[in-house]
Amino acid sequence: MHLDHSLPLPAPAVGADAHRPGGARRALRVGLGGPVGSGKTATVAALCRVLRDELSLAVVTNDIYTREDAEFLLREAVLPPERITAVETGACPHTAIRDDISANLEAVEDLEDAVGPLDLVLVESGGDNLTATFSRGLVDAQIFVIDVAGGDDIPRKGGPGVTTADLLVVNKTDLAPYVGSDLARMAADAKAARAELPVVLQSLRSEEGVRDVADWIRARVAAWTA
Ligand SMILES: Nc1nc2c(ncn2[C@@H]2O[C@H](COP(=O)(O)OP(=O)(O)OP(=O)(O)O)[C@@H](O)[C@H]2O)c(=O)[nH]1
Ligand SMILES: [Mg+2]
Repeated sequence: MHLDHSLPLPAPAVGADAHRPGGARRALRVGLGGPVGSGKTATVAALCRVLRDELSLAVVTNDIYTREDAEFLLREAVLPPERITAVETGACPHTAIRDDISANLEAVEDLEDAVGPLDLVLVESGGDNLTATFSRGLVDAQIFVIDVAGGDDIPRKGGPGVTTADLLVVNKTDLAPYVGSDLARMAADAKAARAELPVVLQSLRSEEGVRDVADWIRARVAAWTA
């Protein structure tokens, strides 16, 4: 809805680990982070439905004590079960995506071994606070998902997720009238906090759904595989 497609995409970070042992290119890894309940799993599910026929993809979910999010994706059958893996973080979710990324890296690599070659792996963080970001050693790009029900001052409050994520998603725009959130203000504050970086406002209850985020992912995958 509010994605400016004319923005140049930042060059993907093709590091020394961009290839798998044996020389094949590994999948583009995209992390989804953001506060509890903002719509990360719902966005992952919608992306899988839209992209699964055109890309080879897999998902890693992170929960603190359960496999709840992976079980939701399995129940919804958004991908074949062998393409969905759960990591139980057992501590603050940000630790597993930023400080000790070994369990997540192993999960991604196991998926590439089992069902690869893959074009794309989505890594969903456990719900956390506004400071949570992914290590660049784990993902090549990150999406930060907030929602309008969390308060329309969140974009203004900033934090590294809001200000530095490669894509900021303001989800649940359908709820704005009910919670008194000012969407125009959220969009303006987000733009001010992020300079050139893109922002999408979406409702997964609308017909457009996850369309803009899917377009952004397609462009990233195209740049990665070019
Ligand atoms: N109205 C509305 N509800 C939504 C939207 N997106 C997600 N939800 C609902 O919001 C609730 C939380 O969504 P999840 O996708 O589980 O959120 P999450 O960020 O993965 O949550 P955690 O993993 O627990 O941090 C669910 O009941 C979703 O159905 C939306 O665009 N509009
Ligand atoms: Mg979730």
